[in-house]
Amino acid sequence: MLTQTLSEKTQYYLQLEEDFGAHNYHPLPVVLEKGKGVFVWDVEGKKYYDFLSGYSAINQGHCHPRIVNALIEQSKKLTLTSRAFYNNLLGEYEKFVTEYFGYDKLLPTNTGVEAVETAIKLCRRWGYENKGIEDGEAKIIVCENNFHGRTSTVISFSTDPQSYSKFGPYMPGFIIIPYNDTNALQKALEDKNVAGFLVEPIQGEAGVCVPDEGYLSKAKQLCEAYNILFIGDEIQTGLGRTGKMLACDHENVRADILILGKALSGGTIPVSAVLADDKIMMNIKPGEHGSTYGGNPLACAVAIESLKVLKEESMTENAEAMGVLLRNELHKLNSPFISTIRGKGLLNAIVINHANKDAAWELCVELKENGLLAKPTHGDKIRFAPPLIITKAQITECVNIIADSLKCLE
Ligand code: IF1
Repeated sequence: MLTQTLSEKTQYYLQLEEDFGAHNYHPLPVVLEKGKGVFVWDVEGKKYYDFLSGYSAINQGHCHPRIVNALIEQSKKLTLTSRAFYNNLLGEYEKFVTEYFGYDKLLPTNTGVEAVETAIKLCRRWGYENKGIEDGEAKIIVCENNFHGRTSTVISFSTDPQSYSKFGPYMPGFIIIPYNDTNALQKALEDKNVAGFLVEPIQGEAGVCVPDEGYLSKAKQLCEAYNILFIGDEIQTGLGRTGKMLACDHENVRADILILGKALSGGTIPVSAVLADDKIMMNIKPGEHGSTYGGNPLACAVAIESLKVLKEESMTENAEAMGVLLRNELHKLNSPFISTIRGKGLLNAIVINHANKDAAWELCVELKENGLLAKPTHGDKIRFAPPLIITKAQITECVNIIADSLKCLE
């Protein structure tokens, strides 16, 4: 299985990246050249179900015609002005998104981690301006096994040695507590210098760890009681992925600072955003924060369309229904090699139970052979997160592929 032969064409592309690209990834040996809806095709013309969806950036499906059209039309007109000038789309976009999610203001950014960095700065500034924390002393509480991106500040509070080792010195000012533990949160909140609590409503990178019911609402309650900001990183969990528009909606929690990314552009160009009310957002004044591409008109056009299709095509509702179906069908397989099936909506993972520590990787290679792309994480977990437009018949077919592929572990 591991000695499978790759075609010359595929090997050519693998070799190019091997020779000329930094070696900071370990991809499955498949070279993709086309995508449509829930499917992708490799350079041999072989078709696959995409069960990763660009780490949830492709909620709306590959190359959604309306999103691609918005991209093409806007790119013929105006793509970038910088924020030195106004453009005719940014305000419309800000109005659209703040109404969509119910916040006073939006701050536009590009990659997800840039939005996380922005949220950290906004939170600290609020701590100084509104909470009276002494300048330079603000702390932010984060959780063990978090994933919020790759900048030097954000890896400073990672607990994964792969992410942080030998990239120091590290940024101080973060308190790390266990996830899904409101007692630990309450204890940490007693520090008067705490300004915020940054959390993923479901931990993605950790292997789709769903906290206990009530965790988010209790955490939010505590944040309110101690007058600190609840910062929801919904970059991966947001925009329909978990069967609600936001994963925090499952517990009717409204984050004080909401961070969005990934599917905000339906997998076309990097678009992320930070949303908050005036009491938080208005602390940042002209010249104090920004970026060259943030709020560019191309991103605005694409993001508006990405959010519109999400709602108009009922993708969130479909994610909820298809998620239940997927988990039920996986349970029915009763496979001795699957020890856990977990997730919400279409953000799911299985944990592989096998004597061979490479079993999850080998299963993913077999899934690929059988026409389904998924990626192992942390050795024994495999994420199942197809685009939200997947149909019932397709889920059934995918579960059949998974059942067939599991035989390779016998
Ligand atoms: C990679 C995981 C997913 C995120 C949350 C911020 C960011 C991410 C909750 C940063 C990014 C990505 C990055 C990607 C792998 C991936 C990932 F496996 F690491 F956890 F999605 F599942 N907050 N997640 O999940 O966003 O700056 O990348 O736009 O290759 O590192 P970004």
